[in-house]
Amino acid sequence: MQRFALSTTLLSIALLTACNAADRAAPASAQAAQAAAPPTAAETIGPFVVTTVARFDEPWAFSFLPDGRVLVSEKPGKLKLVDVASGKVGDVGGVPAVAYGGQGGFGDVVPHPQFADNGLVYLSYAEKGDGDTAGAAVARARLVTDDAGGGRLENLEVIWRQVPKVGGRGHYAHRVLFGDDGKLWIASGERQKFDPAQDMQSNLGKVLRLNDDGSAPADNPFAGQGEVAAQVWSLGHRNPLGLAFDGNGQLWDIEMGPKGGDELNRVERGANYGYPIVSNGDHYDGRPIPDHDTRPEFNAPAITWTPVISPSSLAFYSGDVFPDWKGNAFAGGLSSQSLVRIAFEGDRAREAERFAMGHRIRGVRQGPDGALWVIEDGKDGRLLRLTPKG
Ligand SMILES: [Ca+2]
Repeated sequence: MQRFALSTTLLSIALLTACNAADRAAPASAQAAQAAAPPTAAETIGPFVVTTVARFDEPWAFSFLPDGRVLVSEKPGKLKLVDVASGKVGDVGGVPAVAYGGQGGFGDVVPHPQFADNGLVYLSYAEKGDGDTAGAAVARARLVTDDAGGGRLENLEVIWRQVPKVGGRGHYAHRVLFGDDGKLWIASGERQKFDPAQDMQSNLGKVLRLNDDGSAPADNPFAGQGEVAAQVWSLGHRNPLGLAFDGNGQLWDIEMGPKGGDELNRVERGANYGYPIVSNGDHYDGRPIPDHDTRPEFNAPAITWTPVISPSSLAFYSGDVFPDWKGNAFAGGLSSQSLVRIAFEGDRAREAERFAMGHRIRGVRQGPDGALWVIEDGKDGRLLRLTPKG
């Protein structure tokens, strides 16, 4: 066991179907429970000292609260609150029922920018519809914590839904992000239905910009073109699982391509990213999809990956713990079981480095401590704190 020593204050943190291949689901062996390890266990991977903070049942997302605690969603439908110093995990009750299965279940969880004052958290999840249909929903609720290390959600209110609800259990995406101006951004997947990504009567396959109550801002690019279109910031997306602002306030998304063609996109107001008309990947059944360079009217990705990395998440880094990586982005990789470092020069982006993590990486964030934090996919998925080795 390697000692973890970055700062004294932190020493206490000891510390499917063919289409469904797009989820690039974990093999059963990877889903098997890993051997239990004490919360103090630290290992090294590549340039990182890796500290296990806590373990979860199919974690999907995590977010830091202003007091340093971490909210973690578990895909089967539970919400957890983590004290990172002790590794103690509390339960948060009052969560909505989720349509668990395939890629669906509990999704993202983020605090409102004024959480310290209003206690609001925003949750995304797959919601059951009529018959066999489902769709992503975003709700907000007040988080009331208790003395036992957990808490409950009160006054839960659904503020947004995918329309229409459709069959199948893939490509919800449902990544949620707040901008510095308090606007709420949602990356909405095309639910493996292809054409809705180009249909302005649907909010599938879009990046959406909303007010924090779910209403559409009057200055959105398609305002006045109908209730659904008014939500849309950009279209032609497939399964955009990562959404993040860089240090200049530019929005980026990272999304799974079909068979090949994962994409990092610079997300621009009113732009069309071309799916399913163009993709540098092709359909899983072998049918070709014309590449981006055949249709210059659609925005092309800043990076395209074939073979794929299966991006789950995206975060920009601005901390001091890894000073050489300021301004870089990090993508979690599912099938690639990796953390991908992305460097930028102006509007251009490139994969700078790829770290083999040995597990499917479901989420990545910069912590308030400046460390990189990642969460693994699957049964017994770990929340990990990454700090420099040596
Ligand atoms: Ca293609």
